[in-house]
Amino acid sequence: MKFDIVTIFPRMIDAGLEEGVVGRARERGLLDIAVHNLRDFTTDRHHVVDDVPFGGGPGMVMKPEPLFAAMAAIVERRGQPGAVVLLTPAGRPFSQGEAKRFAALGHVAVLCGRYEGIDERVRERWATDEVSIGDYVLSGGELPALVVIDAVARLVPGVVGDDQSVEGDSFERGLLDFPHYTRPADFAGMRVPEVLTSGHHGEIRRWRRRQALRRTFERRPDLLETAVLDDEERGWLREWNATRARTE
Ligand code: 4HQ
Repeated sequence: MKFDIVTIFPRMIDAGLEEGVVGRARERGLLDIAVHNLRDFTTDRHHVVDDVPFGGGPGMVMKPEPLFAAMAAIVERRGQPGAVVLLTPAGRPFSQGEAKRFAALGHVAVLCGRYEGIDERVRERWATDEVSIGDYVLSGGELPALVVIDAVARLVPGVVGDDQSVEGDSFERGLLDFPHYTRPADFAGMRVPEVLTSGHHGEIRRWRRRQALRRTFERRPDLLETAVLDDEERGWLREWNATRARTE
């Protein structure tokens, strides 16, 4: 999987991609990630990447020329990406589904804006996707870019050691995760649920499904609209809804 990131803060991107499973996958050659410093694509003495907005108003706008030059260089040196992603609060909400779609493309470029945003003509010419990581305002697209790259990278076969771990991930199942415990079984009187130390693997699986469903029911009922449930799970939901109805 190939990624190209365009930013005025390359060290911020480097730092976020050196550690953990993504860092190791790069070393192993599973991920080819190139970080491009936008200032390298300026032609003026002071490497200026921003300018005042036409029409007036506060803040600065990212100039189109360096971004056009950076994208042309990426296509030339690295090939045409399957998607050019622009990070913006005005984008489609990022999701596990979007991450899967990008992973399937094999080559994704990501443009990180700063200031008030980037010149609209960059979006028109280059962006294939506009993505938001949530309804809050950040000071730049670098952190969202790291979020998107991390979520996509861990879907690349081999990046996460155990495929089972990816398949078991919260949003892969459409439900929140179940609670996790490790040793000691008794920590200052806080005991691990007995079923987990019982060795009854069928009962453990059942307990975890029930816990995952319970948490989703309580914290993210919106996810239940699309979650795939078996008969037993639908039964539990019916009980919990009935209890709620009786106590309201
Ligand atoms: N940005 N999800 C970049 C965001 C954002 C978000 C604010 C993007 C500033 C220049 N991006 N501009 N939320 O807050 O993707």
